[in-house]
Amino acid sequence: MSKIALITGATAGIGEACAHVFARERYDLILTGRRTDRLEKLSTQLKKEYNVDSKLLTFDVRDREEVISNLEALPDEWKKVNVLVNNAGLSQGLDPIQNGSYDDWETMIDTNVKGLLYVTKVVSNWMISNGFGHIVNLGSIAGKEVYPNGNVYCASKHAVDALNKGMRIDLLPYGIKVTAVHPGAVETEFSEVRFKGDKTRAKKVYDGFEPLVAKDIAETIWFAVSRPAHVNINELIVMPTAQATATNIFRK
Ligand code: NDP
Ligand code: 8X3
Repeated sequence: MSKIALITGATAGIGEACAHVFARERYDLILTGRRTDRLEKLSTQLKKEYNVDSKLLTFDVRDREEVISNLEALPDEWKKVNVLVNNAGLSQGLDPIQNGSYDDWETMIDTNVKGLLYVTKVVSNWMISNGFGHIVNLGSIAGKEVYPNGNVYCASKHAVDALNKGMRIDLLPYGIKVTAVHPGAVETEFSEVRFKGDKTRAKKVYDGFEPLVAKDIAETIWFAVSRPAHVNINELIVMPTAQATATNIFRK
């Protein structure tokens, strides 16, 4: 069997781009997300283009029981996961703390922090049994800096940064690699999700400069994963050339 990559949030953006890059590199794929129709379309496309096999798992990463039961139901040969890309995540709203929505806060913390933990616990145990594995966590510049109104999203990504460092230490004795990739602005569905379908507001985020595209981050992840066995990239911050920090963007 080929090597296997498990990518969470493969229905859009960075996760979908990772699926293409890993398929190109002849990995079989476990693709997850909530939108089954998109997973099915992607799997058909990847089979046609690269002749790779995919297992599709539809679950909400916030639902602990769903995460565990879907992952554990995989056939044993699909549990030989070489690479886990913990990518599923989102932002909801952009409000000062005093006006924040409880629901938005819970959605971000449950998805970005708890969802990532649920998937990691199951898959890291497989990796320990298998004696190999590499976990790649999608952090953010929001996990390195805090910007106005970013409060809870930034907190959730700071948590990912801490978890990445913690995993690296805890999984060290097992030879499992752990990497965080922290992107700046990437034009995906991210801003549309943050602004709850307001496409005009979402578009404005990327006005006047060239943001990253999902493939830029997928290729960075592939770079980290394809290093020699004795090399671990602990973390990488990847920004558009026109963006120096979370808030310093040079717009024309
Ligand atoms: P997209 O909105 O394009 O994709 C997000 C993916 O996450 C989708 O596949 C979505 O699948 C999945 N997802 C979201 N919530 C859940 C859930 N509850 N259960 C399962 N899957 C879920 O965004 P990006 O590709 O940009 O984001 C990917 C990651 O990169 C996120 O962690 C984000 O925080 C991070 N990031 C993004 C940046 C950007 O500027 N775009 C910059 C820095 C980091 P579905 O809706 O089908 O469930
Ligand atoms: C996404 C990038 O700057 O909106 O993590 O936080 S930002």
